[in-house]
Amino acid sequence: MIRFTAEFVSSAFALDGCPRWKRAEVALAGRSNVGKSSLLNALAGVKGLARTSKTPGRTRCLNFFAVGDRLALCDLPGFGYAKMGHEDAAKIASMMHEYIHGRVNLAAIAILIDCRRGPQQDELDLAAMAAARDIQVIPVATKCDKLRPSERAAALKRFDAMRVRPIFCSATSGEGIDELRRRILAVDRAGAVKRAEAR
Ligand SMILES: Nc1nc2c(ncn2[C@@H]2O[C@H](COP(=O)(O)OP(=O)(O)OP(=O)(O)O)[C@@H](O)[C@H]2O)c(=O)[nH]1
Ligand SMILES: [Mg+2]
Repeated sequence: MIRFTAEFVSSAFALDGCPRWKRAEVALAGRSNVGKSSLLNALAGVKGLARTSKTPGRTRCLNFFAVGDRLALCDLPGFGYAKMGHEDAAKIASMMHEYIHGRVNLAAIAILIDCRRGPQQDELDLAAMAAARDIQVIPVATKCDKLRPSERAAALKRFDAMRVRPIFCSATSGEGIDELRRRILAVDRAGAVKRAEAR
């Protein structure tokens, strides 16, 4: 097992509330209820570190977790929750936009997509937005414990439009968690540092 420690640091509702540090950040992004907070807990090996819920729309702000000495994870609120009020949804969308466009520490985005669904326009737009800012995209196919072995090949095919092969993960069975840890720990700070210096 790969050593991976994560500790909650703080929450923010806007860019100016984000931690002032030199850590490179890896954001966990995706639709509401896709399993972002559960995956963070699985990565850290700590139940209840990030709050999870059966009800979509649980995470409403940016939650920062320090990982080792150089990195951090940011658990983002989910998008696309139909029942969320218009005002709340607009607030969250603008906060996410601000973070993805303006946060110099942001080095990579793990885009979480339910393996049974595959990427839709929202996720493809997010990947394009990240790529335009030179932010690494790590596609993650979540809840893969829900797939029968015979359904794997079709599930993988659904991710073709992402161009990068997704990591199949399950917070429940632990599949893919070590591989994702490895990918996160390999995220280079260089890009984020360069952007910070260019400001
Ligand atoms: N079977 C299965 N269920 C999962 C897995 N990961 C998460 N879930 C369930 O999916 C639901 C949503 O999980 P969360 O981790 O709260 O999802 P989220 O993306 O953080 O949701 P928001 O914060 O609302 O955007 C919960 O009921 C979890 O128990 C998984 O790997 N397998
Ligand atoms: Mg959450």
